[in-house]
Amino acid sequence: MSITNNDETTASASPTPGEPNHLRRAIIIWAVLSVIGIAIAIPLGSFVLPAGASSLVNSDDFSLIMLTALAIPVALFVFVFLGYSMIVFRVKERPTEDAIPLKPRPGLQIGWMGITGVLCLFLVIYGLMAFYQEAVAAPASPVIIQVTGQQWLWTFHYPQYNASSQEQAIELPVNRPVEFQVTSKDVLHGFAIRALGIRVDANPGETTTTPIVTPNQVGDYAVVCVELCGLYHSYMWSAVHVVDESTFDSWIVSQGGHT
Ligand SMILES: [Cu+2]
Repeated sequence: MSITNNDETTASASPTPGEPNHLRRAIIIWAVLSVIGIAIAIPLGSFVLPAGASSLVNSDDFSLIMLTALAIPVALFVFVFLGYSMIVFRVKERPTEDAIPLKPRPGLQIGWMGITGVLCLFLVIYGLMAFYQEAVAAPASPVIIQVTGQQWLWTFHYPQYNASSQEQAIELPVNRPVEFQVTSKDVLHGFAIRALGIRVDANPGETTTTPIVTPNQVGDYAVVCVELCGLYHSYMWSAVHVVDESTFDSWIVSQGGHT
């Protein structure tokens, strides 16, 4: 590769007449696909997500759908430019020349860092606001449930009633606030009740408290472990029954507790 050759390539970097404006084309494709993607993701998200049953789960679902909608243009930006370059600037034979050398473009770099910076800042503020709202709206005197994860099951203790669940299931009174205090006996587990919008790490030697949540629909739900914790991780599943007050009271008594 001679120097002259390189110089020629550099000279041809400025757009030649008749050459389509590739940047504008790629941006149009990206914008159109982004709009289509977001238009599909929003209704699909609310259709796919299972029905929730608590005061927290709606804001959870909203965050999930919003973050998906935000991620679509970001991901498409990468894929569209990659795909466009691979198709339009394809060289069939083995290239005999170097590509056009990249020149620093401060405007592009500052713009890119600015946009991603603003996106990250937005996510931080959004998350903090959600935390704040949960903390402010938290009702007083919840039912406390001490949750212990171990390989590979969950156990549940109700200290206010002096009862421990004998069947490794959680019974919850409907429309009463509840707080989970979660720990682990061995390795990291993840305590999650999707229907209630609850998800927290179960750390060995440490107790983590979930936000106070109020189940608002009688029904059967599930606790799953959401942290890969060993061979039988996927069997680490327990039932959650949201029941009316009197059923809850008699269940507590049947588990050796007092109301
Ligand atoms: Cu686990």
